[in-house]
Amino acid sequence: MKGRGLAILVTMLSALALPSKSNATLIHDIGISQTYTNTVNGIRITSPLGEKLDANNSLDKTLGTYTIGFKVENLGDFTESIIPYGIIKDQNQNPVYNWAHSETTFSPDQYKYRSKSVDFSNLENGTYAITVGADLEGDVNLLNNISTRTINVIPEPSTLALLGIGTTLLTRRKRK
Ligand SMILES: [Ca+2]
Repeated sequence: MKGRGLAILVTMLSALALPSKSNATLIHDIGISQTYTNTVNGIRITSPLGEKLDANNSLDKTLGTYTIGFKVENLGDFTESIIPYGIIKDQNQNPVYNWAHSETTFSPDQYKYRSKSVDFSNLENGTYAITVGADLEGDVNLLNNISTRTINVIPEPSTLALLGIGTTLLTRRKRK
């Protein structure tokens, strides 16, 4: 009996001390893709005219509703259910808009795109920070769970265009 008990004990200890390698390396990791095209920090802003704003573009709020898009990917080894979300803050860090997408299940290595239509017409001119994210309990890399880009919200381009043309004409006249 003693010998059998010892054998069982040794087996139990071995199982505890030597988990199989595959189990030991399996991870949970959801991330916001940084390789999504036509984005800044993985966040795409598309105007109602279909223009994708790059880092140098301002957002003309008189056009109204823009689409904020991003790509969520499951970089881990488990099927995960998460709720992607977004938040827009003004330059004083005050939230002016936020949203949550419906809960979505991701298989390992699976990615999905999420987008939200946001009406900017009522926001004051200024610089805003757009953050998107996806929280996951037990995630081994929290740095990639959120991403932020800033955007300048401006008045109608007609005013700016007129100013620009005026400046150009003045400059040209001065040069002559
Ligand atoms: Ca992560």
